[in-house]
This record gives sequence, structure tokens and C-alpha cells, in this order.
Amino acid sequence: MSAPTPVPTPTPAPAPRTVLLTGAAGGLGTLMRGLLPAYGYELRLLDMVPVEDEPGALTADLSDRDALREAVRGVDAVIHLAGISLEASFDKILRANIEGTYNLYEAARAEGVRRVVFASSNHAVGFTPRPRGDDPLIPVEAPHRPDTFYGLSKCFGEDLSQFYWDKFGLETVSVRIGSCFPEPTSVRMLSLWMSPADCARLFHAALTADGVGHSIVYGSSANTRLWWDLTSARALGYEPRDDSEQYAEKLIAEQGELDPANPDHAHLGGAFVTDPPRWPH
Ligand code: NAI
Ligand code: 15L
Repeated sequence: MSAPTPVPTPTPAPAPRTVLLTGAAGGLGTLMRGLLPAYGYELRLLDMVPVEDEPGALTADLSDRDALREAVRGVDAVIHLAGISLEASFDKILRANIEGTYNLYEAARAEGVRRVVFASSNHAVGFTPRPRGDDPLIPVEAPHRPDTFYGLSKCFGEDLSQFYWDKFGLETVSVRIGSCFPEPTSVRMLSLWMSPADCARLFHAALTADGVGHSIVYGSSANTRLWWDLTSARALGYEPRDDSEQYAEKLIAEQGELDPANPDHAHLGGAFVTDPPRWPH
């Protein structure tokens, strides 16, 4: 009989300094490129398209395993944002988000990278009914209820992260991001919004907290209309400072209150729950 697989145990480590940021040309990547260096990080940038004004950025697709090995070599951690960020055909999601995330993790494991911050999404639990009235906040233990193939790929990413922790001791904080944009643009976003500054705070906490193993956290600001429980994010040391409430009056005047009879308003995932699948594959 072979010896049992040792269970990895969290150990404190020096704070990461060099961080690979994938998806650096995207909306969130661009915001984080601006904000994270102030925390002392040296960012290595990667995207499948050239990153504007960043001649040193790596241009590589997540399907290019050799390029990913080189990209992660010598970094202390990875913030993995690259991928399709909305619903798409299953085949496209499979290549970019499922195979692509596997390729990234495999490169990180092979090169001894210690930690990944994985951009999961509220759409991993998008069919969860939103709380109303005195309902409790949605806990991080809520079961996966993906609302799209896109959301399903985020469930895969979270499970892959758990597997790479249990099997190989590679740590991940999976951040189920709500809506991270400069401002909330819908009434639903008043509950899920994460300001860019709070996102940088949360990513910094996820990069530096001790003993995260694989942790799942919700990512949003300290919104008055919050739908989910930030306890596991706060346990990393995250202290959100922003609140979407300053945008509430204007957005509600323009769009009205959420209508519980409308399925797009009744679930965490908003309009993704009624977004038709992209057939054919
Ligand atoms: P985005 O679509 O603006 O950026 C994604 C970036 O990934 C793009 O620059 C794109 O070129 C790159 N990319 C796509 N496929 C790639 C591939 N195969 N190889 C290499 N690069 C590839 O999305 P955004 O808003 O910046 O989101 C970043 C991440 O955060 C995504 O994983 C998204 O699913 C996640 N997220 C974002 C939220 C938000 O509110 N912005 C909410 C929840 C999750
Ligand atoms: C996401 O996962 C998307 O990447 C982002 O573009 C927004 O649609 C966000 O969720 C949201 O639900 O608002």
C-alpha cells in the first residue's frame, strides 16, 4: 500500500513582490495596472492582445503552454484575470476559460509559484435568489448555481483551485467578483459593485494573507444594499472603504426599483439568468 498523500498545511511566507497579471489589457486589468504598483508590486503583464503603452508586456494566448511557463517563471504570485468575461459559446468558453485556466495553473505548479488570485464571478452562483427584506446575506458556502456557460467555467476554476491546493499545495484565493467598474451602472450593481480601489485592496489582501489554502471570497465594496456576506474576504484583512449608495438616487430615478416578478431582478446573476445560450457551438 502506498503512503497517504501528505495534506498541505498553510505556512506563513514572505509577502509577494513580483506578480503576473493576466488579462492586463482588459477593463479590470487596466484598472489594476494603475492601482497595484502603489502597494509595492512589480507587475509582469500578459494578454492575448498587446497592452497599450506597455511595451514590456507579454502577448500570449492562454492556449500557449510554453509561453505561460515563461510568463510565470520567477514570479511570486499570479492574478489571473484573462479569459472570456461574458457569455459565449461553450467551445469558446472551453478553450479560453477552462483549458486556459488549467494551462495557467499547470504552468504555475511546474514553476513553483506559491499563490494565485483567481477572478471568479458572481455568475458561478448566479441562479441564487437575491435576498429580500430581512433575508440573510448569501453565504460564501452557497452551492454553485452557474447561470451561463461562462459561470460554469468559473465553477470549474474554483474547483481546479481547490484541487491544486489539495493535491499540490498551490494556494488560491478565488474572488467571486460582483461588478467592478469605475461606477455602478444599474440598480442591481448597487448591491454587487466593487470600486476599483476596493478591488485593489482585496487583491492585496488576497496576495498577502497567511494560510489561505483555497479560500473563496465575495468581491464587492461595503455597499448599503449588499446581497452577500463579506466575512471570508474580511478574514483576509480586506477592509472595503467604498459604498455604492451615493449612486442610488440617480440610478433608481432612471431605472426604477428591482421588480421581484422579473427573473432578471430576482437572482444574483441578473440578466445572465435569462441570457440565451449561444447555439450552435
Ligand atoms: P475583459 O473582457 O475586459 O478582459 C479580459 C482580458 O482577457 C482581455 O484583455 C482579453 O484580451 C484577455 N483574454 C481573453 N481570452 C484570452 C486568452 N485566451 N488568452 C489571453 N488573454 C485572453 O474582462 P474584465 O472585466 O477585465 O474581467 C477580468 C476578469 O475578471 C475576467 O476573468 C472576468 O470573468 C472576471 N470578472 C470581472 C468582473 C467585472 O465586473 N469586471 C466581474 C466578475 C468577474
Ligand atoms: C461578470 O462576471 C462580468 O465579467 C462583468 O462584465 C459583469 O457583467 C459582471 O459579471 C456583473 O455581473 O455585473
